[in-house]
Amino acid sequence: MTDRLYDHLLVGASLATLDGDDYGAIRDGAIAWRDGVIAYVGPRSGLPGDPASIAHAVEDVEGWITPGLVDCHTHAVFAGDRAVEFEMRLQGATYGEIARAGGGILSTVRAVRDASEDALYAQSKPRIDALRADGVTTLEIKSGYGLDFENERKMLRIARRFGEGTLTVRTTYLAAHALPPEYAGRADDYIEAAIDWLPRLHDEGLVDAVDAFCESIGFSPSQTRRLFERARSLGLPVKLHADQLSDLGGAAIAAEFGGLSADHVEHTNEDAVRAMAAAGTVAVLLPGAFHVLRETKWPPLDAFRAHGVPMAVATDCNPGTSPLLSLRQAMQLACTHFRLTPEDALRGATTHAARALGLADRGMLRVGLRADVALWRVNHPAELCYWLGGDLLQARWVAGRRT
Ligand code: DI6
Ligand code: FE
Repeated sequence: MTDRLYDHLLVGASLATLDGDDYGAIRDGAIAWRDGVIAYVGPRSGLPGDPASIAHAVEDVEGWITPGLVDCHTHAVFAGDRAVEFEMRLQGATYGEIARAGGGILSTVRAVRDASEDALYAQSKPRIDALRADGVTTLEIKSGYGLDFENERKMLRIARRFGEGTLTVRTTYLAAHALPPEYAGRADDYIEAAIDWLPRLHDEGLVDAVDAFCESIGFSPSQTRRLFERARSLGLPVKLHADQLSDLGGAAIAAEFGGLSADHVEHTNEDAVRAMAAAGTVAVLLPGAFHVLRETKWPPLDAFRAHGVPMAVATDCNPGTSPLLSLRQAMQLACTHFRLTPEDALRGATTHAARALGLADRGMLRVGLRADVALWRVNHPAELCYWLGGDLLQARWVAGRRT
């Protein structure tokens, strides 16, 4: 077989490259890759030859092609569910009250500790599959329901297992998520323990980033800083559950450590937004938690725009505040609740989300980037944010492999 320019070539669809204004749209486009890397993006008419002579495989497709979606904030590995808390909240109990009464995150901690590694994997798998089925090609998964060395390790090992096939998984160490009962009243001691576990888990190759829940029902700014100093000394990037329920200055701490992202950020003030802009810290919007907790306080969206802070959108998939199994649905919620444009929501779930994970090789359709590609059954890319539910994904390729 003679050598061809491309391994695979898609023609016939429109492209939302996100490289340029107006979705970076190219009608009657073509996209091709070689060795898993995009080698051509442009109009079909600009191809350097007859499709069959330049590519080993040519597919004539219809619809729109976007970058594969990137879910940059999830807690998708967990056991059990918290539907009963949902009922309690609908009857007036708050998330904080349930947490202080020993429910909330700690109820999931009990379920995770009780589950074997294989059982936890099996329970989590349908969620990972659902996220993939709606276009996700890169997924961040946090620990944070183990809260001791062995169980945090178990969660991170499972997260890694989900990344062994055709899905990129980035793991985040979130031992500073809640105070486990065996450390009741001793939060400083617990943070020291969590700091101690970090290099051991990092040595096993289980940690890509470090996160904490900086909140009155979580950990204080000074405890967060201590953990982040250890992360920095190990060369690990940080991200933070910041200012979700109150303004403890979390987003500013994330920025102070050059953080990849500050997440939730409903209560973030403008000074912190400036610090984020200067540090290049992405704001990760989590409209699923906002929706489920029936919050009313918006993140400072205008300030993020005014200061040029990129806004990512993620599912926050978790059993307490965001039992959300579709990133496209999160985009929909970002539009309806936060008035993002569909284009901004799509960039938030691709370009900006990749940046929130420190991944410079994806999140757009551009020559030289990884061929992470989603093909959708839509007539306009705004439809990705328009439908509530539905089955819009026709096909996905991860580093050029159809999955
Ligand atoms: N904020 C969240 O939205 C999740 N974690 C956090 O710190 C919720 C986790 C849970 O309730 O299980
Ligand atoms: Fe979260």
